[in-house]
Amino acid sequence: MTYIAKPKFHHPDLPKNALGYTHRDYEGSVSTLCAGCGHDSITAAIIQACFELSIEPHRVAKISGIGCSSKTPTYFLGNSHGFNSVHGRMPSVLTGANLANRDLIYLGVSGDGDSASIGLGQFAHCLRRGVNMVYIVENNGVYGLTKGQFSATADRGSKSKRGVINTDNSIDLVAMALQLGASFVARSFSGDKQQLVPIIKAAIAHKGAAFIDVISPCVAFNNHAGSTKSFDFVREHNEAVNRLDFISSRMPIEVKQEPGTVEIVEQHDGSRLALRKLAADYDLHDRTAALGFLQHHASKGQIVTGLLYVEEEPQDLHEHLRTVRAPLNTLNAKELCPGQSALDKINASLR
Ligand SMILES: Cc1ncc(C[n+]2csc(CCOP(=O)(O)OP(=O)(O)O)c2C)c(N)n1
Ligand code: SF4
Ligand SMILES: [Mg+2]
Repeated sequence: MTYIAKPKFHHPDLPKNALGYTHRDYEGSVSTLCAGCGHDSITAAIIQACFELSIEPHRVAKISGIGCSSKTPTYFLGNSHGFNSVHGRMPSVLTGANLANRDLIYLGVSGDGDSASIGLGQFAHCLRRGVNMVYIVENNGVYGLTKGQFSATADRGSKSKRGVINTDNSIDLVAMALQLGASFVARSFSGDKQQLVPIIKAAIAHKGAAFIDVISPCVAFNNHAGSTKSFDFVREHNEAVNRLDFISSRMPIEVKQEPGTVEIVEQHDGSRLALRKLAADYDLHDRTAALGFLQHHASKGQIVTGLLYVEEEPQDLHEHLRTVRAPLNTLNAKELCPGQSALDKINASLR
């Protein structure tokens, strides 16, 4: 069975958010993933982030490809728009939906197989175009759904469950996202909800292409000794560059950390990110330095997590293309077909 409905009953005293919704209102069906799968923790973090942001579920469109990771939108935001597309094609389907209606919040959920192999071209083009979305890769280093083959993000030298050593070089999607011009780039770990929830909230508030790579161990096929995507390995090699507090535009700014170690970043919608820097010299706004930092730590076997890059004045695809503000389905016949004189003008501009 791939779909199990949850009972609707809940405790009357469950906390409510500003809209009067409980946490339960942001959940989906019961997960059918393996018990302990990292992907379920990411689902929980997305639910928590949307609950805390008091997002209206009908304003969210969740779009995915194919894989265990791409199944997860069924398990969160049961009252949102959803489309489970084709393997590796989430970015183009999402881009189309976004161009037709920019008023929704777009959550793209994908896997490392989905985005780093068959969908690599789609991943690249939607980030370089600046589609306003949160692009989450649930990265376990394997094709979980098809029984644990190495994916393109598996590190060279890592060992499969059957003892085979991966001889291919790995693709680092965070490094690629930085090179491709994504305006918000972060990496986190499914086992670190304290870090992941504020990153997701900040990415939702970000107006542009926000990419989050979440290391998410596959307990069935990639959680053994010799794997570099197992819970134990990531816990031992995680180098958190910063800790984030997300402050929505409606909340007063109260920053508890020590002065001098906190950087406040204001986002387009008035929300603020309070970053407690763990690496004191880390510059969040320097794309080239972020790449260098990432590669330097990777060469030492460390996995850098945290918010790695953010552009303060991001632009999205709609601004680049100067598209009409209103969703296309609200335009009337006259707006869609402005007549002969408008056509003559266009033709004249092309001569
Ligand atoms: C066009 C196409 N090719 C291959 C497959 C088979 N297939 C389904 S899921 C998958 C890989 C999924 O890996 P990933 O995206 O990492 O997700 P995970 O299951 O690990 O979360 C593959 C190869 C498919 N469904 N469609
Ligand atoms: S096979 Fe791996 S990725 Fe898929 S549900 Fe099981 S633990 Fe998760
Ligand atoms: Mg995978």
